[in-house]
Amino acid sequence: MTVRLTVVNPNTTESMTALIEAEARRVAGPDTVVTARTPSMGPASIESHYDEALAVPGLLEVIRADQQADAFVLACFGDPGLDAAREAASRPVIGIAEAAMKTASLLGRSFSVVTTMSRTVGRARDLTRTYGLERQCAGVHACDIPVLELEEDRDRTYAVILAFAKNALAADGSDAIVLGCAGMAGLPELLTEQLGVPVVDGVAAGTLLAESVVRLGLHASTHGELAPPPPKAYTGVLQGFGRR
Ligand code: 5HY
Repeated sequence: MTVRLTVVNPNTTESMTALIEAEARRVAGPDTVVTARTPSMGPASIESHYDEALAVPGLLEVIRADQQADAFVLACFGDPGLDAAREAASRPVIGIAEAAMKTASLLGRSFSVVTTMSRTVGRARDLTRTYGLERQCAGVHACDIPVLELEEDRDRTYAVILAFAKNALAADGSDAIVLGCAGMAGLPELLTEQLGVPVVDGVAAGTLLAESVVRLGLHASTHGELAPPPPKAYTGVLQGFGRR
């Protein structure tokens, strides 16, 4: 059975989409076709509530235009517009923050998140509450490397994340690490080896979770809260979003 996954990078930086696609394809099964997409509109990176809010129309446009995918992966650690995407898709949509946190919660008593900018720590904390994992999230730590700098000097990025992860494990007494940005995809294996604890990247975890629910023959719930949105008039630049 062929599984078709669309991995959406909610920011508009193509090089980051390429990094995300490479990691998703690396972990996906042999019969899984992974396509990564970059929205036609939105922020170059998502590092604030403002960025996150304005990333949502672009990712919804990608999902609404895609009638091929069996499931979607939302490759941004803020899980921006996840519920709206689920309403629009009527197919499974996996957010990488939820995927990484829930996977880490299966592997240890508690986990620490190592994310990018300090100002996104609150958002990560909100998500632990949304996903019912606030008790298992022992801490959220920001390395303050801007999202788009993560791919510029990979060795420096790796060294900084390794140092922050070590400090987080010691400070929080946790026994697993969650990487708090899609731009950190591809780093877990070496980090796991060097830290001796599981290090979870949401792009990889999200891809395999999306693949799993499709292979299990499970469909997104389209009743109740996540039912398709009622058609209505939208105006201005969002005019096209009102039609089904
Ligand atoms: C991400 N921003 O995964 C988030 C990370 C963050 O553009 N892709 C982004 O800092 O919230």
